[in-house]
Amino acid sequence: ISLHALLYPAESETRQVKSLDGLWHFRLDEQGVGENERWFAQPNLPDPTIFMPVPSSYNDVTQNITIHRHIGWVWYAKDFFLHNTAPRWVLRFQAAHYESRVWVNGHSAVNHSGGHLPFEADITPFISTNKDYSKVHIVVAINNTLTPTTLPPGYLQIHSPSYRELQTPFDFFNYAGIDRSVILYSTSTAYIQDITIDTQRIDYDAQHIATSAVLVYTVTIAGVNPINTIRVLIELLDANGMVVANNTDSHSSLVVTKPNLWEPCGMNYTHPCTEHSYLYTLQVTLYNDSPQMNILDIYRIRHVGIRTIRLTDSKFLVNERPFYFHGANAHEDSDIRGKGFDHVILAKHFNLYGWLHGNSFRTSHYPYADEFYEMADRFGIAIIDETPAVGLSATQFVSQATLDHHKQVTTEMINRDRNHPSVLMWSLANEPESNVPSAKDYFSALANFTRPIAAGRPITYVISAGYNSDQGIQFFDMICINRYFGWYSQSGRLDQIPNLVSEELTNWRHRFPNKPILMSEYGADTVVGLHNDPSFMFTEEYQKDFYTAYHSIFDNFSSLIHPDTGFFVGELPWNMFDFATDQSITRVGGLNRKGLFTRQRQPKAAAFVIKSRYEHLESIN
Ligand code: GCB
Repeated sequence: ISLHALLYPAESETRQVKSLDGLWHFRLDEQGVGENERWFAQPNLPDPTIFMPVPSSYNDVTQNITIHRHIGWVWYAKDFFLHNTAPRWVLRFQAAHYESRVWVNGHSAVNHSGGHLPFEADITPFISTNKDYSKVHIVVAINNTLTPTTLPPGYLQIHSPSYRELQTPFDFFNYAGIDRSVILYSTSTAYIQDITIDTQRIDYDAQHIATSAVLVYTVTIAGVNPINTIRVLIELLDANGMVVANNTDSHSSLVVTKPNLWEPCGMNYTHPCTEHSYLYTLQVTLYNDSPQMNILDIYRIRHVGIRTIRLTDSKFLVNERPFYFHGANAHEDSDIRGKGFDHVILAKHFNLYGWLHGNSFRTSHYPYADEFYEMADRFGIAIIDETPAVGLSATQFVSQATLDHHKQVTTEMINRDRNHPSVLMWSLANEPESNVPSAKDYFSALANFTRPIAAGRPITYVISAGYNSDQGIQFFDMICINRYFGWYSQSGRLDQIPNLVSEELTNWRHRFPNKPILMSEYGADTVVGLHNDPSFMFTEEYQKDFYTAYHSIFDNFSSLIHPDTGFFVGELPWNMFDFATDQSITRVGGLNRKGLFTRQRQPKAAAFVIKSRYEHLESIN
């Protein structure tokens, strides 16, 4: 398995970072002829082109329905000048959906499949080095067509030449384009390629105050030959910049006495709760092994948290203390931008989790932009990090190509996110058809593959199958279930919810007495401003009553409230925000309206119910 991108591009004394965000030239390639006609080799994309912002999904930026629902290739191009002040330049896409081909000055630089993880290319060979500067022309072709072997999967249904539809086993809109930032960064010839850091152990005194911690790390270096001509210095700095531990081996450990621990706390929404979500900086310096000890490269990870995770039969322990997830699922989705990354949406996301007293979210249903993880580290929000494997079915379970791709994307996600203390668990899939017999071998293989690379986190997948029919979760650490009693089943019958939830949790527990259980989705569509008393489906009253009906039962099984008998470790409503879907008879105005907040991030009545519940849970967590 190959990794398409390693460390997040960070500036330092030895590294420059240049943003290529802004307006790019853009056009559709409805006939799929661009590559044959060598558009990548021409000075400009052929007309007609328009300006398209990067980062953003392209679908909702224009007034053109053809662009909104386009299936197939689109092309982007940008020119810029690069001053050759560094020996090595890397072009990095934080994500582009789905299949990407990148040319730099007419040369093929990188191809990538998959919409939610970064990929990069060393472009030094394609830029002229005999001048002080280079003119660089980047062309990117992107295809959003999903197939049975992409993740997420999909298939193209061709009704007629002018009527094609992408069928998907998920409801969020298949936004596409250069959804995240494009970055150019430099390194020296010899450079730090990758760093991993994990807490191996924390020792406590009788009052459960941490007395010492052991962190294990690895540093991978590239671009040097032979390796013994360089040296490395690893330093751990506290929040005041003081060195608290150091080492000169590239694979070793650091011992920290009286460490400040990181723990998920749910941020106080005006201030990051640094006291609980304490972050250290790992500074790695690469030197020339010469009397001058010239510095070759410096890289800093500014979000190192010291914390451990351990599951018991019935509890999710962080730093050996029970943790209860109370947050909400989300999507990367907003008006106009679609899945496009935006700092405003990012900041609002965390301010709203703070307002709600939420302490966690799942990155349903794909890995989010890096910035979400760094904010979560700072503010003490726990993340369940999910792969884009949503809606796998029997067809996928018998496909070696799907399994291979699933392993690849899992590896890329873990490698990208493993250094974030906020990531507490890996979710490898959402709602697979896990009741078919072929799911057993598939998930057994996936769990065996992932466990050795899981970096101390439990692994799970999110289940829609029944407690007696699921074939795969036996190989995983925790049970995460999505249930819609009172919505998709027992529609309109809030009175049926308590018994059904109770039975459900009891039955799962009976089958798997050694795995804690979390409700990873439950929710009801709600049109903001629609009211009815008594509460009817789609009204704000119904959403409030729906949640309340579940909560009383959760408390009966909660590991927080019943430390000796409880096994239920968390609740994540579906969804934090209304989000875009395809147009259909079940999605009014093209939105899934199960948000506690509208798509514009304003609260519905149920948000206040959840807020007061979470204030209470926070006080006992
Ligand atoms: C689910 C899916 C989620 C959907 C949700 C719904 O079970 O996991 O992606 O959006 O149901 O509202 O239908």
